[in-house]
Amino acid sequence: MYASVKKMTGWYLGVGMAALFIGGSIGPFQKLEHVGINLYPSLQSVGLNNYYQGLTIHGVLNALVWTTFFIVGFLTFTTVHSLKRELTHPKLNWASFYVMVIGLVMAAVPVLLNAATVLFTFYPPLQASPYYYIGLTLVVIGSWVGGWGMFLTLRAWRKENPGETTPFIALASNITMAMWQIATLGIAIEMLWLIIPWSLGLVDGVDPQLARTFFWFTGHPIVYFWLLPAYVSWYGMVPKQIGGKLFSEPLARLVFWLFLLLSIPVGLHHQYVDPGVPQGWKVVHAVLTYSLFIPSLLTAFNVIASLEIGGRARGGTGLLGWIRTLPWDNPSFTAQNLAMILFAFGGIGGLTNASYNLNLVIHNTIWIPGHFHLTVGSGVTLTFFGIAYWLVPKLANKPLFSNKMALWQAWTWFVGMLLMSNGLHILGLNFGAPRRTMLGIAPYASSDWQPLLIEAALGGIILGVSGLLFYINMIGTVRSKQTLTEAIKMPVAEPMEVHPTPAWLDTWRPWVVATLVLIAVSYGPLLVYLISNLNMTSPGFSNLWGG
Ligand code: HAS
Ligand code: CU
Repeated sequence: MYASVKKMTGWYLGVGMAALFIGGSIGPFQKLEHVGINLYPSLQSVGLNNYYQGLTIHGVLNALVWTTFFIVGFLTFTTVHSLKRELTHPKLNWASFYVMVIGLVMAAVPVLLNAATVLFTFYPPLQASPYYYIGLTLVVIGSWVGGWGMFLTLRAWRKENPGETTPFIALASNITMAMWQIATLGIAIEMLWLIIPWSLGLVDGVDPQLARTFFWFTGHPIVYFWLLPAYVSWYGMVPKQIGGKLFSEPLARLVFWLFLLLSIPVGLHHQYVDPGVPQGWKVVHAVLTYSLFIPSLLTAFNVIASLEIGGRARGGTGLLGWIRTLPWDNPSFTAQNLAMILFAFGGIGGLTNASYNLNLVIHNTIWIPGHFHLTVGSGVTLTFFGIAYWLVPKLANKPLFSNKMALWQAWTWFVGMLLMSNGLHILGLNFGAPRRTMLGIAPYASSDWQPLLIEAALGGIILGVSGLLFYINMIGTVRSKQTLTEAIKMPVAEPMEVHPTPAWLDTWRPWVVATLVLIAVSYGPLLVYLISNLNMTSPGFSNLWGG
């Protein structure tokens, strides 16, 4: 069924996974460098020149490429399977894929040549080859086009089914893509107005403060663009996979609308220490960031309640006895549940980050990579692995190569990430160890750091092994000679109680208008201030790393 989207999703996932394979393999080298084992000189034969080039590849391929390709592919798939209708314009969605691939290649070449060693946040005045920026911009534009293909399909469905409530999975997937379209306006302006002309040499200088502000306009909501597809699965699919029901579907819809509303106007929580941003606006964004906890805590409540319904339906009793009866032999569930647990710790750390004054303690320390490996590196990536454990067999029409290996993969990721993130968090909080630094040669590195660095390195190596198990399983599945005896269907959770969905939870206009108004209020005056004090004065700095 839905042959066009099947092939397309396969391609998106394949490119995303290939990116993660390369980006992920560099992780263990970083951790080894921190304990003084510098393998980069011996990696020059494969084109890896130094730690910072490796870190750029790691960040760009993992955080930007793996996520975006997986998400656009997955959400195209979920839109079609949830609406139970083909894409209205499959060519448009294919165009999205090709534009993204062209952009990826354009950005990857300079990165691999050490001509774009500017890390995944590409803050000016560090300057990369223009191809890097143009390539990344094309990836974003491609993802927009993919979103348009989904919106047109949803619109057609609504016309064909007047008066019907949009199925939850399709609604949630499209809200995620709509949020992304608005969120990426910041990076689009940063690239087209400030960075690309400057990297092409058309203008001499750039305004780093304004560029950072546009970057974080997109850079915060991007984390929810990564997270929300995982939430689509936690709400919309996991309850079905465990034989339970979704505790409250209206609440789940409300959560997605709240993320549309609140994801964007909070970017300044990445800029608390920026001298050029007036303090009052930082406080406004801090308060709005706290309000973002509401949809996440609603999610924790709703998802755990759904897990409990499933566990009890399987015969679990007692206060916590239902946890044991969950299907721990199902790798798709296990990976996602372990992802949720890791994500809860990442979320708690997020509260620390968001607290204006506490942020000063951990900002730019290695605590931050501790935080985002629990969120995007676990909550998101381990969930995507869990999804791949049913979706790739479905797309390939072949059984999963090894159930047992997949279970090992999920648990080793869990243990590796616990060790690594624990080490990183404590190093940042207690010792102020900096992030993005060759700690192995830092003269100020104290011997007190060593046990924690070793703990983190051990975690990193376990994660490397876990990653390999994932890839063996994926390749084994795709190359298997067996075919499925029974077709796999996308799991779709039923709500525990069927209530008619209130109209305001299935109406776009008020939510989109409110979102735009809140952005205008929280960013408008600040942008007017920064633009009226425009300082296009900084030249570019490049080749700092011996490129
Ligand atoms: Fe963050 C920095 C604040 C969430 C990713 N974040 C980053 C960076 C990344 C990132 C990549 O305020 C670094 C960027 C860079 O390179 O500089 N973050 C937050 C806050 C949240 C948050 C308030 N972050 C995320 C998510 C990410 C992500 C999600 C990726 C996917 N973050 C910050 C701040 C900074 C920051 C500052 C800047 C720091 C600095 O100074 O540079 C919140 O959204 C978190 C809310 C989440 C929760 C958890 C709810 C728990 C759930 C699971 C429940 C289920 C369970 C299962 C437990 C409150 C939903 C139970 C199972 C049973 C069997 C019972
Ligand atoms: Cu943020």
